[in-house]
Parts: sequence; structure tokens; C-alpha cells
Amino acid sequence: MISLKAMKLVIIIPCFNEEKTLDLVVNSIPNKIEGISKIEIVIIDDGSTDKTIDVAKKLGVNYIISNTLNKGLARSFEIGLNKALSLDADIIVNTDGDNQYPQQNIPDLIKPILENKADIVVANRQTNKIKHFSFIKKLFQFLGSSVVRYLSGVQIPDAVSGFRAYSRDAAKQLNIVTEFSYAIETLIQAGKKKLSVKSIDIQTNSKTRESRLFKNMWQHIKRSGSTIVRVFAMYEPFKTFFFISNLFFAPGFLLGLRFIYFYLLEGSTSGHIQSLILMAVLLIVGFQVFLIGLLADLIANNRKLIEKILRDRK
Ligand SMILES: Nc1nc2c(ncn2[C@@H]2O[C@H](COP(=O)(O)OP(=O)(O)O)[C@@H](O)[C@H]2O)c(=O)[nH]1
Ligand SMILES: [Mg+2]
Repeated sequence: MISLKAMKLVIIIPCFNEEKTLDLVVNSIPNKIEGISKIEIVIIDDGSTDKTIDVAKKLGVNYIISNTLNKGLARSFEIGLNKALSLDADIIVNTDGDNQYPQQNIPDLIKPILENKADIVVANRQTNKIKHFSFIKKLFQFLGSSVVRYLSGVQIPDAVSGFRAYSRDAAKQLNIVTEFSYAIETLIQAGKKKLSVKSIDIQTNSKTRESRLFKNMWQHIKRSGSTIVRVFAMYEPFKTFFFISNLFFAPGFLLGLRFIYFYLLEGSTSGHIQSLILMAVLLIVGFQVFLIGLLADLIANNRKLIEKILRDRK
């Protein structure tokens, strides 16, 4: 959308026990940005047990939403996004409460949206250059981002960076349904909904504390993997089930050919009971999974209609 009116920027900051760093974040947010007439800050306190709320009040941020209990980052992000939309934000920026991201880059982050060249802009942390990331962590960041790029069709280097800007229209189209990685989920949705996603390079601030989302690498990989598979299946149900169906159908089909070969060329019909039973089982299962894929595709069409209603309502 090319807007001729004054643009409003809302910055959302999900915070879970960030009393130590929140002031650094808020105080380094630029007061004035070219092309923006109003900047508002929304803190989503995710059931913090420290003094996060007091710090936020002292800093004089515009809105503080307090979750009555810890709901996790994905829910907190969604709450922030909806609040920003209800505040009539034209552009929404998400940054973290641990001051990992350089707030002075916010003008660069929103520029492609202001110029109508992108719907979503993701800051690339250039993880291969971050000194305090281990080799294994870098490797998995790279592999994870590659898988997300492949499945979403969105060509950006850093798929899990949380420092992002969203246009109002993009924010209205995103629906967070998984619990763990909204970063991956929103990218796959953006790709499937043909939103333009751009990336800009940034340098992260030096580390203020350990990542809490990243406590255990294996758990992280498992959860991210499950998010990727589920969101992909949600947007491409037929492709997903067709793939699974072929895992059964193809070997069944080959077994069938094998039998035909024996029957036609060698004239032997006996002694193939086991392989024929296996063939029948594989073909039946493959066909059933194919039918489930058709069904899932019909259900997905329904979801698309619901998403349209939600988009118009937001
Ligand atoms: N770890 C964690 N972070 C949360 C939660 N809710 C909101 N957040 C915020 O999410 C942001 C990212 O968390 P962080 O632990 O730094 O994860 P990172 O993405 O690995 O850097 C921070 O601003 C947190 O305060 C939660 O339940 N757990
Ligand atoms: Mg962090």
C-alpha cells in the first residue's frame, strides 16, 4: 500500500523477566524517524516475576500489556501484533527485551516498507560472524534457515531473527497457531501468502544474557522441526500427504511390476504370496493416505476462508 497520510509506527517488545536490559532497549529506540509521524511502544510482559513492569512504567512506554501467567513468546508476539493493529499502526516492529538487537537500525528496517518495496523486513544477524555462537549453533542456524527458505520460498538468510518490521497489511494476514517458533511460522505463511519479504544486515549488540529459548539445542531442533512440518502441512496439505502416500504407493507399485514381470516373462504365478500381500497392503495404505490428502486439502480451503474473514476484521 502506498500511503499518503502520516505513518504510525508501533514497536512491540515481548518481555519475560527483562528488568536488567529493558531500559537499554527503550532508551535506544530513535525518537524521530523520517517518514513516520508517530512512534508508540508496547511492552508485552509475559508474566514476569521480576521488576519488568516497574521498569516499563518508569520508562514511560505507551502501553503495557501484562499476561497473568507466562504464555510463551509466540502468544506474547501475537498479543503485541493485535494490540498494534488496534492502535492503527501502519508499520509494526518487533524487538526483544534483552537488547540483543540494535534499535538504531529501526529506520533501516522499516525503510523498504515505507518505500512499498516489502511487506516484511527481517534483520539478518549475520550469525556466521557472531563470535559467541558456537560452530554447532552456527551450523544449525544455517541448516534451519535453509530448510525454511526451501519450504517457504522466501529467500532470506536469517529465518529465526526476531527483529522484524511488518506492514499493517502483512500483520493482518499472519495467524500464529503454533506455540514455539512464531519466527518460522510467520515466514512460511508469508511465503505461501505471497508477501514480499526482504532482509537487511545488522550487527547484534554484545550478549547481555544467555538465550532462554535456546536452552537445549536438541529440544530446539525438535521443536523447530515440528513447527516447520506442521506449518508446511497446514499450507500445503496435498503436497505433504501426496509425499507420504508415495512412500507406500511407490514400493507397492514396484512389487506389482515385479509380479507382472514374473507372470508375463517367466509364466510363474505361484510362490509370490508374501510379496503380493505386501503389495496389496502398501497400495491400500498409499491410496488411503492419498484420500486423507484430498480431505486435508478441502479443510485447508475452509481455513483460507476463515483467514479472509479474520483479515477483514482485524
Ligand atoms: N525465553 C522466553 N522469552 C520470552 C517469553 N515470553 C516472552 N519472551 C521474550 O522473547 C524475547 C526472546 O527471548 P530470548 O530468550 O532472548 O531468545 P533468543 O531469541 O534466543 O534471543 C525476549 O525479549 C524475551 O523477554 C518466554 O516465555 N520465554
Ligand atoms: Mg535474545
